[in-house]
Amino acid sequence: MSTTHLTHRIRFMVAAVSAAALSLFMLPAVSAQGTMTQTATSTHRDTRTWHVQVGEETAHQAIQGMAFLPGTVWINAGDRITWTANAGEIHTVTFLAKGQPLKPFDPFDPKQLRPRGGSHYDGESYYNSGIMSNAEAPLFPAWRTYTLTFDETGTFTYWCLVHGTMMKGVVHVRPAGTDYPFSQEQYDRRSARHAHRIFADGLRLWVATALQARNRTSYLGADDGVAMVMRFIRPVARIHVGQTVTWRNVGMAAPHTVTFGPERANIFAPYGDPSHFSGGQLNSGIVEPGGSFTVRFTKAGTYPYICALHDNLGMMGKVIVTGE
Ligand SMILES: [Cu+2]
Repeated sequence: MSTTHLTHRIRFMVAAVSAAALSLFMLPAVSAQGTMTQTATSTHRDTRTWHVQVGEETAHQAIQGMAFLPGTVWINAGDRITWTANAGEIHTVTFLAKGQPLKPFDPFDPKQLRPRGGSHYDGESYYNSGIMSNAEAPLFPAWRTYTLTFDETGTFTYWCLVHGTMMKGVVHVRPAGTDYPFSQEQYDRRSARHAHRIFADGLRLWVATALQARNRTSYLGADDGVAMVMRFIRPVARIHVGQTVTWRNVGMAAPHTVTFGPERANIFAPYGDPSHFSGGQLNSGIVEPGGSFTVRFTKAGTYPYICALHDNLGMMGKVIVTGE
């Protein structure tokens, strides 16, 4: 989201694009290793602290997973869960109040963006982690961890407000002293396997989408609702003055933008004229799944662009325009 250091951006973009090309041919690395080496559980007055990862990502953050891992945990009354941001993509851990509907993410609502509720879950009120991310410069101020103690027994569902129904977790809280069905180590082993499946799905999506991309038709990443490719697929277009480039979002869940020039404060709304672009500031606004954005270039030059939601994950491209 930083608006300065354009040359740094361009250099980074070149690195990101070649990294993206490379990673097409490599098995993605698991970035979940951090949790694997964590102590499985820690005891404290006969209660335990359990660990859940929020999101997952490959090296260079190109493929992101929309999943809490483990997605379901069985704990006992008095235990705590610590959720840890495990990805650059933003997520939340949110328990809705009784009867409260899950609504589309509102990037201007402080109740969604910031922590709410105490540290002991009461089983019926609104509790929110605030935005969580492990990235250096995410779109919003972000938290690394979130911890709740569960005193009430019952089955409780929570959501990521950013990814809505696509990203859900469940906590089963049973009476104190109940035998645990799984250890933290068992959860972690399953989570690592699950993360690898998500990355493999992302890689397949990336390749399938790349085969459809053309010089003047780029894709705003790709996602299947769980695996998300955070790259422009065909990120470099070479065209002549007067020609157009179209970006399509064929994903299921992830929104993106196509943004040229220094970003304005509100990147969620479109600005600039895409029918006659010759440099400066131009923004598609949010391009939802199913949407597209077309720009006609009226002057020769090189035009770097970013996805303003995901540039910190390396989502950037450029259009090279030469004379007629
Ligand atoms: Cu994006």
